[in-house]
This record gives sequence, C-alpha cells and structure tokens, in this order.
Amino acid sequence: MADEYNPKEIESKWQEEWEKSGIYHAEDDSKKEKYYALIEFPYPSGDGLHVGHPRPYIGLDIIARKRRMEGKNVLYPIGWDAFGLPTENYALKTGKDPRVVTKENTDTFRKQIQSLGISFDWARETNTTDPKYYKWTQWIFLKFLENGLAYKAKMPINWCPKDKIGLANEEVVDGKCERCGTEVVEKEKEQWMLAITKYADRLDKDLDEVDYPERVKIEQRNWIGRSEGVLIKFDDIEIFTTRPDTIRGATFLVVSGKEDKFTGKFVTNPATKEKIPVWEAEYVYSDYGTGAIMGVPADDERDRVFAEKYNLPIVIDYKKADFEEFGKKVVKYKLRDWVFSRQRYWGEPIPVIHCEKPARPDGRSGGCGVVPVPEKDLPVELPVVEKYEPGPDGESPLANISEWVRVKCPSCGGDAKRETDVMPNWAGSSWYFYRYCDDKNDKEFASKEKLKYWMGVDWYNGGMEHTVLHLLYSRFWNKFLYDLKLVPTSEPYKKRTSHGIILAEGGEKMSKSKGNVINPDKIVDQFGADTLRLYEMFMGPFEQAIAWSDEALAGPRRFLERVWRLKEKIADSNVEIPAILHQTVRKVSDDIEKLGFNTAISSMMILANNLEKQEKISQEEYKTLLKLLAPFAPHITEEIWAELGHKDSIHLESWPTYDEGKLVDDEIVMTVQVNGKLRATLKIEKGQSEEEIKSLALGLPEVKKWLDKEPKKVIVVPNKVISIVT
Ligand code: ANZ
Ligand code: ZN
Repeated sequence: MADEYNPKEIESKWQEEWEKSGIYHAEDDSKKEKYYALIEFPYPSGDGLHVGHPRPYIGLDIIARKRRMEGKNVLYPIGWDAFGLPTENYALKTGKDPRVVTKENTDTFRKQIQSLGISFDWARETNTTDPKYYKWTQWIFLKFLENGLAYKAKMPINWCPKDKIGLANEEVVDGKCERCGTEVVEKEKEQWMLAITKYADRLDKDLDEVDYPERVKIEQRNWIGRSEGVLIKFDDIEIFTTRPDTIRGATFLVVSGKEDKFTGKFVTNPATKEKIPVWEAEYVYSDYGTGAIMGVPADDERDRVFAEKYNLPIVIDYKKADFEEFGKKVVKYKLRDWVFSRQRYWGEPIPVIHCEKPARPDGRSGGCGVVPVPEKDLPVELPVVEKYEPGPDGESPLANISEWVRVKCPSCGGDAKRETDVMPNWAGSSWYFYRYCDDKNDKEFASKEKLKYWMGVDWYNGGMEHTVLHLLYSRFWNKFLYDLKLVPTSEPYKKRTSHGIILAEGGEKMSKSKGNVINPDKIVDQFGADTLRLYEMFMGPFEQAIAWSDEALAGPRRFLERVWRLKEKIADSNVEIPAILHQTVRKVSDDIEKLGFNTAISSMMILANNLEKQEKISQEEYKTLLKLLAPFAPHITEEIWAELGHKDSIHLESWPTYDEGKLVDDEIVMTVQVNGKLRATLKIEKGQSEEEIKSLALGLPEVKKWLDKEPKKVIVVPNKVISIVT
C-alpha cells in the first residue's frame, strides 16, 4: 500500500470504531473525578450545518479530549433544541408535520456532526421536542405554578392585524410583520408569566461567584438593571430617585402618562417647602421605580429638555441636600417578569386546565379556575393537527382542535378546557444540562444522585448572542430548582466562554439569502475532517469573529501530511528529548486552557519543522507530538498510533507532561564577535559562569588571530553573544 495520508479511508473507520467501543461515553458510577463540558445544543434548521456551527464544538472537544487524557471522567453531551418558529413556519407553508421535519433535520445534523469526529456522548442525545423530554419541562412549569411563580397577566403582544397572529419580537422587522409587511400593532392578551424578578437580586449578586468573561457579566448586570436609590414623598406622590442630593433643584414632578400634560395639581417639595407643579409625561415609565419622578432640570438632561419645552422653572444654583433626611432607601430593578406564553403550535403545551364550573352555591369563589394537569397525566402531548393556522382571535392553532381542548376538570370532573398556549422556545434550553446527567430517567427529570455527581457544568461555551436571555433564564430556573432542593448547585455553570462567529470570505455574515454559506460536508470530502478541525482552530483567536478562506485550508492539510510522513524517520535509538519538546508540551497545555488553539497549533508546527530537520527521531518525540495533536486531529493521530503497534486508543493515553528543568537546552551555542564582526561560535554548558565563558571565547583560535592587543572590553549577552572590543 502506498503510504499516503488518505483521510477518507481512515476517518469514517475510526468514527465507527469509537462509537462501537464507547470510549467517549461518560460513566455515571465512575471513581474518577468528573468533568462536564457543555456546548449550546443546536437548533436543527432545514438548511443543515454550516461551517460556523462546529467551531465551538471543536473548541470544547479539544478541552474534553484533553480532560480525558488527564484522567477525568468526561461528560460532553449533545442534543437538539428543536421547538420553535422556523420549523413551525415551514409547517405553515408546506403543511408538513413539524415532527417529521424535525426528524429529517436532526438526522442531517447528526450525520454532519458525526463526520467531524467530535467526542460527543451520543448515547445521551436528547431532543426538547421528544414527549419524554418535555414531560419534564411541563413538570418544572407546574412547580413554578405551585410555588406562585407562574401567573397570568394581561400583557401587550405584537399583533399582525392582517394575518391575525401574535408575533415574536424577532418576527417584527422595522415595526412591520415579517411575513406580510403589515404594520404591527399592540394587542392586550392574557399571558402566562414567570416571576423572574423575584430572583433579580441573586441573579445579579451571584455573578460574583462564577467565572464568566467580564463583558458577559456586564451585559447580564445591565439587563437586570440593579439600581440603589430612595423613595421620597411629595405629599401623596412617591417618587424614586438615585440622586436625592438634588432635591432642592426639583422644580416639578412627573408621573407616567400617555401624553405630556399638566395635571393642574401642585405638591410640596419637602426640602424647599415650595409648591411645584405635577405633570404627566411619556418619558417616565409606568413600570419602573414608582412610575413618578422629581424633575431636576439643572442636573438631569431629560428633565432639562422637558422643562425648556413647557417653560418650567429651572434652578441652577441650589444647595445639595443631605438625603438621609428625606428618603427611604430601596433597590429597584429594570428586569421584568418573563412572558412565558406563545400563541403557537410548535412548543410545549402549558399543562393546565381551565375549569368552567360556575360559582359554587355557597357563594365562595367560582369553579376550580386554573387546575394543574395531574402529574400522572404528563406529558400533555401536542396533538397532530391538519392546519397550523392560528385560531380566529390569534389563539394558538391548538384552539382549533376542540376534541383536544375539551376535557373534564381533574378537580371536579366538570366541563373544562385545556390551555392552548405553548411555551417559548427558551423553555427546553433552560434545563437541558440536567437531563444530560440522567437522560433515560422516567421518574424524575434527573436523579439527585446523578446531578450531585455531574453538576455544575465545569465549562460552558456558547455564542455572545445568548449571554443575556438564555444564560439568565437558565440561571433563574437553576436557582428556583435549587431552592426546592432539586438541584445541587446555586449556579449551573462554573465557567462560561464565547467563540467568535465565522464570517463568509468577504467578511459578511454567512446567510442563506446571501448565498455565501459554506457546507462543511464539502470540506470534509475534499480535505478531511481533521483538516477542517485544525483549520477552524488555526484561522484566528477562538474568541474573535473571523472570515473563512478556502485557500487557507491547504496549510493545515500540509501540516498533517508532514506529521504523517514523520513516521518514516523513527529510529529505535534512545535519543535524549530536546528542550523544544518540553517547551511545546508546556505551550500546548497552557494555550488550550486559555482557548489559544491557534497558538497551540503553531507551536506544534514549529516542533514538526524541527523534527523534520533531524535525520532520525525517537519514538518518544514522535509519540509526544501525536498525543498533543490528538485532541485537534483525532483521526490521523489514532491511525498512526495504531500503526505504531498500539492496541488501545491514543485518546485514552495520558496527556504528556514536561520537565520544568529541561525547558532550556543543556548545550547553548553562542556567537563571538570581534569589533562587531562575527568571528566564531562557542558551545557552552548551561550554567557556566560569565568568567569561564569569557576565557573560553578569548582562547578560541578563530578569535585569537584577530586580537593583536589586549581587548578593551568583553561583553557577554547571556546565551547569545560574546562581544570583544579591542
Ligand atoms: C432625580 C435625578 C437627578 C435623577 C439627576 C437622575 C439624575 P436608574 O439608574 O436608571 O435607576 N427615574 C426614576 N424612575 C423613573 C421612571 N419610572 N421613568 C423614567 N425615569 C425614572 O435611574 C434612576 C433615575 O431615573 C432617577 O433619579 C430618576 O431621575 C429617573 F441629576 O431623580 B433621578
Ligand atoms: Zn373544576
């Protein structure tokens, strides 16, 4: 067999082998220390995978593989976040069942991801649209309900008057309906809400405990919007301010209103005792603070603009007040409760029943009201429907199926109706990381024992676009479940990082509409998965966005070919391990931890260059290079490893270590200059004294012949140059 590097031959072979031997399967009852690496599970769209998807998967795959080699029991799972709009809209257009569409899409994604040799534990694959999964999403919702954290409220939604459908924010483009272009209006609708604001303080404070990038913490904190201020009463109107010291400059009061107008009312400024007018204005939010402010035009820009517009007095030189006289300290948050219903089909049905029973004869409260679906009846499965059009008043398509809607009240047995709203597609992703710990459990969402072993997630990597909502929502669910003692840690993720997205060649965002999407299948077919993996890690710093380049794939491919050919140089001799090997082990080990995959690869390239220059290389040197490379290029390294006669996988080997004392070569070659000209080289031993080095240099025949008189100066630049001036 011509010994050429042929990824096609080796990659699928090893992928099958690994799946068969189960070397990437996490063990629940291992004595080893656990390590939980997590990526954001993908939404299986109809477009299939593009080259941007695997960047984070490969990044954390390197971490997961290194951890296994470091002796950890690693959980690196994968699943599908498959409820949501694109699939539902596709169903609406084609009439195809979203279940069927989801199955097709996940099959494609799975095949594509598997072709990349990522060490996911496929045995724990989960899917948020699987009734066995969403049974527990519904169960958790009922816990919220039971604890008073799920409630109904009238909330404005985006409403398209033409399509008669409620729209998600992302479906409203420039104030218009994304499908038909009609101006979107606000419509009040009863919605299910989750009381995330009850956790606002802890969601803010506990960010101190976790290892997230600073900008992620800042974004979360801005979203939560904690604000320390005081409440001050101006007669019967209470205002919220963060600047009580400016109270003497308050020349008017503003309460939230639909338009700007003077109410005709005056109140007393408690600091100055002056009567000041009360206005209504749009710029004061009804749902923040107390919905009323004191107007300090001298110090607040919006108040100044308002005062100038309506000719209200502006006092510039006023004495700053000591607020402890006037105010009551409070903390306010910008965070709002979470609108948790969607009038849609492709989501988890909200598991409650509305009882129709009229008021009880004893005159007490009417009927049973909202009755939770009993746990034994979970999951409330999504019924198969003919049509995905919304109901006549913008209700969910589920409202059209009266056989499904009409049920008996679980509490009194009377006529009742099912809730027809479904959950937003943030629901399934708010707890999926627990399910991975115990994905087959049909008694609990995950057993306490397994959660105790696996949680928290040691390293979670995901997109910057999810650092506010998804992270906040899942932290909220975690804290709620933690309070119920159902999960073991107060924070779900110990460490969070983000990858940069991959842009198209021209630096634009890859999108189907621009036609610039690159399919990884093509690259795998042409260059192999190892080249694609290496390229995606080498193309630039992991955390930065970077443009794709077809041309640049050749470099990583050539590097792999060189590694492949290096095996011809193996000699049996027991050559001393050179310092560069120790240096490379240190650099690659450190860089991986810092997400410096690109610099780790370049140091391996330097090592390979170095080895190439030698006539013979030792087994030890070559094996170390292979082990360092294994997390990046798992197939080629496994193939060579087997060829070298190993029975066990390279991915179960121990991660190479380096010797601190051997990072520097024992023998150092210095150059010797006489009057600035290079005249000789000098081999010295590590640790030789400056005096010794000087005298050795002066004694060299090539140097002596340029020294007709005593040298004036001899300067030693350690490990580099000896410079002699006559
Ligand atoms: C007087 C004042 C003087 C204020 C000054 C600011 C600067 P944050 O940090 O966002 O909490 N405010 C209070 N409630 C409001 C509402 N419902 N709608 C709009 N604005 C509101 O900011 C708090 C400040 O925002 C408050 O402090 C109040 O204006 C305003 F030189 O009071 B300040
Ligand atoms: Zn009832």
